[in-house]
Amino acid sequence: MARTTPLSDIRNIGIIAHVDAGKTTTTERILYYTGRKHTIIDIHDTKDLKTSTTTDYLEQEQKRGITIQSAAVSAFWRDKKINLIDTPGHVDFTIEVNRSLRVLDGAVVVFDGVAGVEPQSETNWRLADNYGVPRICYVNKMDRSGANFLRCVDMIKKRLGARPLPVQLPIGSEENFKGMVDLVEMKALVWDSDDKDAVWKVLEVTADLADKLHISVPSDRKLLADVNKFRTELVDTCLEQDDEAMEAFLTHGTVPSGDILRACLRKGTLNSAFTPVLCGSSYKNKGVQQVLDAVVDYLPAPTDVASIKTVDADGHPIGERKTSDDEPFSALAFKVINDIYGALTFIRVYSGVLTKGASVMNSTRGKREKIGRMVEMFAKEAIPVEEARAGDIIALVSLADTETGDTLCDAANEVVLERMRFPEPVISVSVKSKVKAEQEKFGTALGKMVRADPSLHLETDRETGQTILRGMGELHLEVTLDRMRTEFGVEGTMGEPQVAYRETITKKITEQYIHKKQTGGSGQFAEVWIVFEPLARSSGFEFVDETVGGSVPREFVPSVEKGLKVQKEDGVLAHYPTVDFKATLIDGSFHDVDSNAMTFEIAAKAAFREGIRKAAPILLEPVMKVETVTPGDYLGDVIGDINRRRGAVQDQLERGTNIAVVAIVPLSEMFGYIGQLRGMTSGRASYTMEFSHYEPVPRNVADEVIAEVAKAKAALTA
Ligand SMILES: Nc1nc2c(ncn2[C@@H]2O[C@H](COP(=O)(O)OP(=O)(O)OP(=O)(O)O)[C@@H](O)[C@H]2O)c(=O)[nH]1
Ligand SMILES: [Mg+2]
Repeated sequence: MARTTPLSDIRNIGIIAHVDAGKTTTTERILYYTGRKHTIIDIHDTKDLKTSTTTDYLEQEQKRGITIQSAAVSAFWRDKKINLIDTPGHVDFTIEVNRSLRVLDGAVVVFDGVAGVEPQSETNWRLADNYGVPRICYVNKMDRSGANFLRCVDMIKKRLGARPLPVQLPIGSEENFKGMVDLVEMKALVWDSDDKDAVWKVLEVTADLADKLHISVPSDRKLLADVNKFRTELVDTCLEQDDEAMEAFLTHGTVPSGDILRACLRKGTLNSAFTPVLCGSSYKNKGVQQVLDAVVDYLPAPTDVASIKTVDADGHPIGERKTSDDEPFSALAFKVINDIYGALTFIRVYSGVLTKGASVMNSTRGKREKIGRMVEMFAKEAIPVEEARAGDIIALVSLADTETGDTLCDAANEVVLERMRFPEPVISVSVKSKVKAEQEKFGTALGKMVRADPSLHLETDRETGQTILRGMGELHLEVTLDRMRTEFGVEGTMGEPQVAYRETITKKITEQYIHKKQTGGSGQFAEVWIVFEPLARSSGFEFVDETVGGSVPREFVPSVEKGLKVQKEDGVLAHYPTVDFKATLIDGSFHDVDSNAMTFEIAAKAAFREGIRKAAPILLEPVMKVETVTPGDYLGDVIGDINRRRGAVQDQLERGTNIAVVAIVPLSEMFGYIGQLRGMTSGRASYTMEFSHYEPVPRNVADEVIAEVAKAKAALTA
């Protein structure tokens, strides 16, 4: 089968933003204007579960009016195929943005025209920077009271450190938002109504435009009066991308055509010289088609992204794979979901062609996978396909061993593609089945949820036997349990959310341990000498074998490592996992008959327990970056409260008429914050938080935590 859409006519893009900026609303319009659906559903109409938008189809999404998982749809615009992923903005579901950006070629970053750059706009922007994803900005909600285009552009510059380049200027704002000036064509696009089928009029940009359109607010008039200044900025910036056009302009005064400007805008966007900024109101159906034009004109096709990096076993780059059908097959699995169709594994094909029935290699795990059914997903609908080619995003049904982040490739040409980075889950709860008899079914469902979401972790408390689920935040954990009810028919209960503390050491020590036992005939023997030393924050655990002359027989070294790995999960202070340390096996001894894998594992475990205690262990706690947005009147109270929570205020930023207080606060002090904040500010302040880093817990607080854990364990095991 030949390729139906040339690679250069594909746009794989994501829509990313802070929560509520209007991503899903924009996606609905895109599907409507491209003819993929005939009605538009609004977010606030889905709460009764009778309807849903195309991409927010989960019950949890409908009820809460927020996006929880990213959903892919596709549409055609000007003969280009746009594969689009609508992502969530809530910080608890960052993993969804993370994995989408990993496989997308470009992104539309949506901003709320009133709030401008918000915490998740910033986090998602940085993620896009990390993955090198070119983007365009869309200042939405220009119809809202307080909307201000230039303020938003300024925030993009200052807070994101970007170089925003307006390619449009809004005409009017708030209830008098009428459309925009297209600075490339120098035409005014004006809508007479909010109706979804209203067509814009194209007017000349004349000096009396503001009068003609009854624009009366001074700042809106000023923007139109400055239109030539913005046009000059656009032309000058564009010409930096095209020497020939620059020359013609400087020597002959030739003003570049619209086509030349668009080519320059495309080039500059792709090499991240600047980011084009558009404006509109998706809800009032103004500016969405122009966003689609910009996606086609400025965002990359798979062919613009020349190649994908390949890595060695340690994740270091070693080569690249060209984006082409003619290269050997390679793809990255970026998402696994459990669906009525079974387990669906989403892949992005980077090179080559994959056909139904093929046998490929999962090079991350060294296992073969047989390709059965292949589907193209349109939100929750699956459309069967026979093959997938470089640049395509499709889903594979019922793979055996492939997990998020794995590479699938041609078995004769093995490569491993650059992996994804996952966020740190810092809140934990104990979970159990509501109905005792369903414990096993519950456990299976939980396993499936965790497999689908790398920002969830499952642990078993070794002393109490409790199942501990770790996640990004309270909402994340609640939604997970609720989805188990709707998707697997099992109900669970969860305990109070807890902070996921960690333990580490601060001193280097050497520990000798001899495990010796004589029971009846056969005995047990193993001796290990292990050096324990601290590593930098976020290094995890490292094991090195430096024994010489077979003092510890080679076949038992893995048992030593295993013993340490198991034991480090149960820290010596308060049973939290021990992190950021290195263990070096330097010496040991064995007995011909009495030594075996088990005795060395036991010795390693004991060496850990005894050694770590001498290595000045400390407790680490997750610290959050908190942003509280409050009216100025309550600023003093908000800051005072943050200080009482062991927080440190780092910055105060203007946010429209409000002030955003940026602070670093330990997670343990943030429980119940929303209630107190609302009380303190008569419900007028709001906040968001995300994980920042782990930090040592102050001594007095640590003592309390350790005592509490001991008490809780005693109660549970009594
Ligand atoms: N006034 C106005 N409201 C809008 C506009 N676009 C979206 N909204 C409203 O903003 C709210 C959030 O819109 P969504 O589309 O769900 O936002 P989102 O970015 O998808 O949110 P998450 O997926 O939860 O991060 C809804 O109530 C929308 O009706 C707009 O252009 N103007
Ligand atoms: Mg959404």
